[in-house]
Amino acid sequence: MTRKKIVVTGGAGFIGGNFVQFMVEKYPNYDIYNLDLLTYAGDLTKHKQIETNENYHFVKADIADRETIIALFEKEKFDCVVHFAAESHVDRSITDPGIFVQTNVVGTQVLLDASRAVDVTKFVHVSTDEVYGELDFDPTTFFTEDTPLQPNSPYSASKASSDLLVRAYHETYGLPMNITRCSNNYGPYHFPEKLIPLTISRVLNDEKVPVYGDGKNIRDWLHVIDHCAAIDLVLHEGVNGEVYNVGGHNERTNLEVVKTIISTLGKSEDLIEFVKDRLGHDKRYAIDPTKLEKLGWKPTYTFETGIAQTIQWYLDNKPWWEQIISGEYKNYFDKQYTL
Ligand code: NAD
Ligand code: TDX
Repeated sequence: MTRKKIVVTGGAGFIGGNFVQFMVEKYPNYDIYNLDLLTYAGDLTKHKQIETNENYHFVKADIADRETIIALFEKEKFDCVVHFAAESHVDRSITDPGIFVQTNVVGTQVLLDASRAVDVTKFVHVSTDEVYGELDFDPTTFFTEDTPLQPNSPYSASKASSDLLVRAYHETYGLPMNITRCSNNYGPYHFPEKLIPLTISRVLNDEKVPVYGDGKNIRDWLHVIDHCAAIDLVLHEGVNGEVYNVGGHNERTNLEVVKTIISTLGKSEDLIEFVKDRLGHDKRYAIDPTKLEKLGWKPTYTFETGIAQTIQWYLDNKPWWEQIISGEYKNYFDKQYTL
């Protein structure tokens, strides 16, 4: 396989971090550049295993810092971009939308200009099923790549805006690109503000778990390693200009997810506390992944095997999440929840 320079934005975060490790190990002859600002959601301790690998490189920079990003691309002449860097938490977008526009929209536009300047051969934009809005509870309906974009939260509106810019740079300037839209990820290194790691960490500490509304909202869960394999496939085989949905048919209500974790850890359901609903809370997400399956992708985890592996990982890696929940995160949590 020919040597390639691939820049992965957001490679210190949850999915980008898993993807960087996956690529560094799978492709010793690719140079993988992790470009990350190290916001509250980014940390490099997760990369101890690979940080001395010759094909791993780290650059600290803000994707919205035009001068720095253009200069970096002109110096390194990257072949491909896999773009994960974003503000990613819906609740934070409800209290502070501005940074979501700055990072997710302006940051993406800067990366697109930098990519054009060096003629990258592929720009993979990692988006989300949330850009399609919400589904009702009819289990026969799914998001396809043709579902209209109807984002409901400031987060999903900023992601949809970035998707449209990527599309426009393809149509206008011929930038080679793919957009992927995946369902809710879970797995190792998931930041504890999100439902699954929040529940695992709080249940392990015998603390109350906040469930929004009646807990009946549905998410379609995808193990992060299956997502990494999907992006690898799209990067190498994706048809230029196409959008691919990524999901493994693992719909669960939030209450089912929380109860599964509680019972696996042998704790009491008394830990569940129903709290005020999220504003504009999308009812249901569910992905039809047929197009990606036709390209050759198949998930390896069911929700049962994936959640068991994930719970075990949190048991085995307490120092990683304990260091997060005892820091600045505490202030966020106390403002967000009154438990
Ligand atoms: P995350 O919040 O865990 O990580 C985001 C990373 O981006 C962090 O390392 C952070 O430091 C970095 N970052 C933030 N602002 C930056 C900036 N201005 N410049 C450079 N780096 C910056 O996010 P995640 O959950 O890993 O999500 C990754 C991507 O996947 C996002 O684009 C998100 O929209 C998308 N996505 C996530 C999910 C999910 O379930 N987590 C599902 C669908 C799509
Ligand atoms: O404390 C909580 N209690 C609760 O009931 C939290 C944090 C969440 N929830 C509910 C809200 C959602 O219905 O659980 C569900 C999952 O919530 P999150 O983990 O915040 O994920 P979600 O809002 O679905 O968005 C995630 O998937 C799509 C990612 O954070 C996004 O980045 C991705 O695009």
